[in-house]
Order: sequence, then structure tokens, then C-alpha cells
Amino acid sequence: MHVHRYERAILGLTALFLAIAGAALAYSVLVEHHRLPGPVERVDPTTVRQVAPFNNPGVTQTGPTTYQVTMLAQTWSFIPQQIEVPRDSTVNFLVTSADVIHGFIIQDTDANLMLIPGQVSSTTVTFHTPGTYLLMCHEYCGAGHQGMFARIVIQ
Ligand SMILES: [Cu+2]
Repeated sequence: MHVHRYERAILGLTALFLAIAGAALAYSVLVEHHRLPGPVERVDPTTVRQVAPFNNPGVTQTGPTTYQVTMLAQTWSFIPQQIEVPRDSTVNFLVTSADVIHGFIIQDTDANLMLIPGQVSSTTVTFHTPGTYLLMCHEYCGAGHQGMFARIVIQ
């Protein structure tokens, strides 16, 4: 079978780009340990307010510069409404919804989660720049959606 040289060139370039993308993905996962944020466990949304750790949402220091934030999303607020951590802190967010599907996005970071009732989601962010970061719901969740936000204060 005859393959035109331009077709061979395109096939070669395609294989090269696929190899580069595969190598970049492998490097990201195996060397940089990047993971997609996502579900980490299941919880009953009807009883989540009584079950640890969501019965006591807030900030817990887990190391010299690391923090765990347990957060509950509900129509139309996040609990807690504000958290404060020092600059250069690495914060692991453990979040779930107590009622309907909400969103979770933190301004000027790559934190972006879907909060699905019954599912606990997690993402980790390192905050280097002091200031107040807005955490917003980005999934329409009803009449009060536009007012559903929290603040992350980096000192
Ligand atoms: Cu919303």
C-alpha cells in the first residue's frame, strides 16, 4: 500500500505529539504527584451534620505549614464562612454538600470542585500571597446562589 509522504509526515507528527503528551502526563503523575481533585469518600447527606468531621467544620493545623479545612456547603452558604491561615500554608479542603449540588471555586487558584450530596470531595491549595480569596459556589443551586460564598484570609 502506498502512503503519500505528506500523510507519513502527518502520521509521524501525530505519533510524536502523542508521545510528548503521554510523557508529560506520566511525568506529572509519577514525578510531580499531581492528582485530579475528586471524591474521597461517601457520607449520608441527611446525617452529615451529626457525623465527624462535618459535625465540627473548621480549620485544623496538621503540621508546621499544613492545615485541614473541613467545610460544609448548604443552600446558600459555606460553613465556616471565613477561614484564616498564615501565608505559605498548604491547605487541604475536605468538603461536602448537605443538600443539593453546589460548586466550589477559589479565586486565583486552581481549586475547583463539584460538591455532590453524599460525596466528600478534596483538593489542596498552597497560598503564597497574603490577601482575601473569595470561595464561591459556581453551580446554580437556587434562588440564593449568587450570595453563596466564603472568604479565605491569608495573613
Ligand atoms: Cu450555588
